[in-house]
Amino acid sequence: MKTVFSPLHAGHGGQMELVAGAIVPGFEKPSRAEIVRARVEAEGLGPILAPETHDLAAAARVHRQDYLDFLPTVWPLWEASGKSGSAIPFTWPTRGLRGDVRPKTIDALLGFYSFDGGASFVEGTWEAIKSSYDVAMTAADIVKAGERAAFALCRPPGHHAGAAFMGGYCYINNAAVAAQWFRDQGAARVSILDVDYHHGNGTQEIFYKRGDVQVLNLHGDPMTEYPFFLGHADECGAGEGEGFNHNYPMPFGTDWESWGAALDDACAKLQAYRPEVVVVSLGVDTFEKDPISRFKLKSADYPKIGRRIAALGLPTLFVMEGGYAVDEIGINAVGVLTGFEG
Ligand code: Q9C
Ligand code: ZN
Repeated sequence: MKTVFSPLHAGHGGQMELVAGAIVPGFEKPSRAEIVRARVEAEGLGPILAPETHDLAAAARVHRQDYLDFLPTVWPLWEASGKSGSAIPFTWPTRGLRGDVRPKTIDALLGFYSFDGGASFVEGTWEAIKSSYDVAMTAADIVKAGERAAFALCRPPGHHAGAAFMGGYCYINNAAVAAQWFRDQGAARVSILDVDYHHGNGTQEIFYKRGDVQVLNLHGDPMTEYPFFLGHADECGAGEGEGFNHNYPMPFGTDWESWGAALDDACAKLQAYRPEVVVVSLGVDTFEKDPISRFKLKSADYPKIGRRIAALGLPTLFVMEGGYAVDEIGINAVGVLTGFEG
């Protein structure tokens, strides 16, 4: 399988985040992508290609234009206001405040276009976001051209980003963009299978009222796990989308036995939907040693995920999402892909 990768992700480095009351170096760091890339090479998964530049038209099919226009302006506005370090949001228009009036200063805009402080900017962040999008689009092109599968080694990740908000290390929702692009290229139905430890709230929001993109999400129960405010089992879609969103919230400590059973159930629902393409939001933060997560999957479990997805027999685009145990992120992510290849 071909991998698409861009070194421009590395400009998004040195960003800080708030953890347990302290501002610390972010978990979502450049070494993540470099280690996965090195493992792709070591395993001989296939060629590693540079992305083709794509304009943002495909992104605008799932994101609001004003949000897309805002992203490249963040760092210039931050610097122009005399600040340095990481541009991190700190105020949000929650209940009782006005979320409908677009404010004018950078601190206010950061809050207006986010749901948490987990998506920060440094100087190279926009270029990294754009390269991640180009990586996803180039890998989607490869699947569209007839290959059985492709791996978009995206960084930063995307599944927490909604139509008009960033958060949880995510800015452009690469998986959602690709799914919509497959629809626009003529696929009647597309499924998104999100196996990242965290609920893909952005993906769910984008497709919630639609029946042409099925969304299946396996994740930590939002009653106790980030992103907390979406991802419950009773969120089944609305209107035309009713019955096409499936959430599998699971408790801390979930291991392969129950996680694999949830995957089987999700795959059965996926198969019944008869999609023409599958987009996998591939997070490996379900790993037992992940520093910010609480599931118990082992390295030996990741090839089983790939085998189960391969058994669907459908064209498949893998899009990299989370995974923060950097020592094993390559083994685990590429384990899914080699399992898929059989
Ligand atoms: N102290 C993805 O896996 N922060 N995003 C959790 C850390 C947010 C994860 C709290 C985690 C976001 C793509
Ligand atoms: Zn995650």
